[in-house]
Amino acid sequence: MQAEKEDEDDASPEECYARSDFTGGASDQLSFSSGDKLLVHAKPSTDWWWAELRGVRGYVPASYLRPGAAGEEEEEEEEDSSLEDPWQDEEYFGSYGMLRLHLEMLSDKSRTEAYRQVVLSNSASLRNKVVMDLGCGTGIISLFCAQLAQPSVVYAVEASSMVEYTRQLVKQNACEEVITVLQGRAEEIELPEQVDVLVSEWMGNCLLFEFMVESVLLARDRWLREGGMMWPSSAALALVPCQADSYYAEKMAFWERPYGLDFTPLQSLAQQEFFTKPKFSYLIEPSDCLSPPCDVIYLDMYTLQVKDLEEIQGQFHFCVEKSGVFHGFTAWFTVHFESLETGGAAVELNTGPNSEPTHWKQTLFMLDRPVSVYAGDSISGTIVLRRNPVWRRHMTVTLHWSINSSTEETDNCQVGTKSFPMWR
Ligand code: GJV
Repeated sequence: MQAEKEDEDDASPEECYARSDFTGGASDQLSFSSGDKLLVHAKPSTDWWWAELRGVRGYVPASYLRPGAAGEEEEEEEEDSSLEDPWQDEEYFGSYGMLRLHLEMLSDKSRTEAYRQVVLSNSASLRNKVVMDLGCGTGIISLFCAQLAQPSVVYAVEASSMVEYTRQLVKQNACEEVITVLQGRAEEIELPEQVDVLVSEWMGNCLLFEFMVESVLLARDRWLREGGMMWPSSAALALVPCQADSYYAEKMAFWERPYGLDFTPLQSLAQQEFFTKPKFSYLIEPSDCLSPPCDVIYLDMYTLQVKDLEEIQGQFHFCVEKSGVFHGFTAWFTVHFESLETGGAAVELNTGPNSEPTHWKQTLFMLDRPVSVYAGDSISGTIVLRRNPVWRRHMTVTLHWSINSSTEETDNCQVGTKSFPMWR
């Protein structure tokens, strides 16, 4: 590998310490524990460095390391991290100050209609209620509340500059008597009263990416009255082992014989470039699922705590239903909105392959090597969502699996582990 060659001449590798545990996934990634001393030989990209631990070399995620010997450069470290906001709010709220993302979200019929349906089916119970719409964007959910129900007030909270337009939209639609638009981060705004309902559309890719959910939990603890309603009330992350033939062909098999030439030496590079991070915006065909999906993580929006977000674990056990090639796992989420009426029907927003595609689509995690599996085999293991210790909107998803074969002649057990940074 190129980086390995380069570092042979590298006289003074940089000493770094691990801020946190990391489980390397791909064969060329290192695993380490918090406090481990690593030698960084090369920085081929801003996110992934080539480093050494106890004589073994491999790629490590740069954000997991801090420079210098333990304790030695604490002060410099503090200065360093104060330069860059771990929440990247300028960039984050900057992008929500433009229309592109709002257009994407509003054009997503399943998403927007689900929230509309929640308001509609609870319209009687929403009468005279106090509602908070956290991260209201253009104000669509608040407008649904004001037009389809009679809440006493809706506090529409938005931190991006879109809020100026939200105010205009509220006026234009004659809802200013009911909707109070508040500009600022939900963590910092003050309300004159507690709320009966806290509604938000906070879900990101693979459910948690962006970690807007933290803002929702903090607002819940501060502003939701005892016994108040959370919308969504719960969320689940679903996973399925899958085939991804065309994606594999496009990114990996391509190098086997393009134009009659052998380009296979590029395959390890292709693996690093295309399969290290998950593929967002992937739409899986239901027929590519090798088994029925399984809910691996369940979040109760009433009891979930901010500290729980640091590491969330789940387990899976899949029974392969049809023989095929196991290329990876696909994940998506479902959220539920409880009814305000006892016994009332819940509303569900499902972003999986058997529902209408949403703007979230699904997230594909490719294995390094495809594995043939047969009907009757089982695939079991664990998933861990580990929040990035520095970049608070990012996380690493670690999958650990074992395939148990049912047939006599292939009666073996194959295991694998792979960590996927999303994104840092
Ligand atoms: N306070 C106020 N507005 C926020 C906050 C916050 N803490 N976090 C996000 N927003 N489902 N992943 C706003 C953001 O500016 C945008 O308009 C909207 O909430 C995001 C909603 C969709 N993102 C998501």
